[in-house]
Amino acid sequence: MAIPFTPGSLKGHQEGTNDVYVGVDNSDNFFVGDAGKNILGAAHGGDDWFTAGSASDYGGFFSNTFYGDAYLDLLGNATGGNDSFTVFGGNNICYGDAGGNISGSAHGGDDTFNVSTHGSNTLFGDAGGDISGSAHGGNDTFHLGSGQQTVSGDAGGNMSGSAHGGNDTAIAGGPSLQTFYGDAAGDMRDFAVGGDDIFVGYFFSTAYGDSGGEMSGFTVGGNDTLLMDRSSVAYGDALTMSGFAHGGDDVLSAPGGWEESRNILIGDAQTMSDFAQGGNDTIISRGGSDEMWGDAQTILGAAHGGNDTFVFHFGSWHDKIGDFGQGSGSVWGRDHIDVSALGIHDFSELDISAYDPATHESIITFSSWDDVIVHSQHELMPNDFIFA
Ligand SMILES: [Ca+2]
Ligand SMILES: [Ca+2]
Ligand SMILES: [Ca+2]
Ligand SMILES: [Ca+2]
Repeated sequence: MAIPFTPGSLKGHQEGTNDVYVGVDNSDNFFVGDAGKNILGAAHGGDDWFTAGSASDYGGFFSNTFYGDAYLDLLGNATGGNDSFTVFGGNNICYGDAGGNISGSAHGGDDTFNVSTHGSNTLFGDAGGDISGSAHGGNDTFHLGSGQQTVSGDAGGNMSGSAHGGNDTAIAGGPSLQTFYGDAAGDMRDFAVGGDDIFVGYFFSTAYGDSGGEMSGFTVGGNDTLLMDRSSVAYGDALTMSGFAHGGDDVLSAPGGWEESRNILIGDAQTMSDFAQGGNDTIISRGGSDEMWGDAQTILGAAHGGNDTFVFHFGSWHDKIGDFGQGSGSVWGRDHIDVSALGIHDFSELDISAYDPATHESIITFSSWDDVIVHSQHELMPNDFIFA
């Protein structure tokens, strides 16, 4: 049974209709796609189109607040629709599926967000709150303009139970201050699993492949790709990892930038503790002077890093690897430095300074402006490298 919009809840086998909502120019607009309360039972949200009114003030005194499906929660076996949001100007908040939580076996829809504004935008791929139970986030796409954007691929809060994040993609289109959470802006707990997300950033961005907070319990990070631009920070999985959390196999790089633009690229988390296990990450140096960590800046307890690969090209400037693992039970795993793109065929072609046992550092010089300081357990050996 098709319901255009209900101020109450959609329930049973009710289905929301596919509606078009267009905001009034230079006004605050507030639209809810399907249900003023919850969507529950086996009900479905419709596939709705939301377009903001334009704001002639350009900086944004006006705000648009859009809820793709439910103002509150998605529960039971509810499904969110595949909604589309287009906003320009002003300050905007868009919830792909639910303003509140998604629980039970509910599924978020696959939503699309198009943002072109110099205002500030807060975008939630699925839920403004938490995702729990065996609920799934949808596979969402974010086309971001310039301005200040905060994007949560799935949950604005936490993910717990055996919740799954969707595979989300966010691409920045202009100078910006972006914060991207691939799955949960908050914590991931219990058996929550992160999706495989892609973020392509611009200046001054911060990205977390899975959780902006702590991954604990038996959580598993997705295999994320984080391509930063310059003066950015990227964490392949979370800010911190504890319990038996397992990091995903992520790819991190900062293709833009020059010598003075500094990036921090961390394969798993700032801090790993307890029995946390890092993933096998690939950290690629491009423009900018990068501080590269395969696992974590701090490893405590029985936590272990993964087997990571650090990749270098010409034009990679002055970089540093903070945690180069050389196997034999190292907490940093068995890592490699890939110099194949530099056309280096064997160890004798490498210009490596004497290893300083006090600082645990040596410097590899690739050209007069490309070098990397490597912090390792012992001196670098031929089997630490991947050659052309
Ligand atoms: Ca999602
Ligand atoms: Ca992820
Ligand atoms: Ca990782
Ligand atoms: Ca490692």
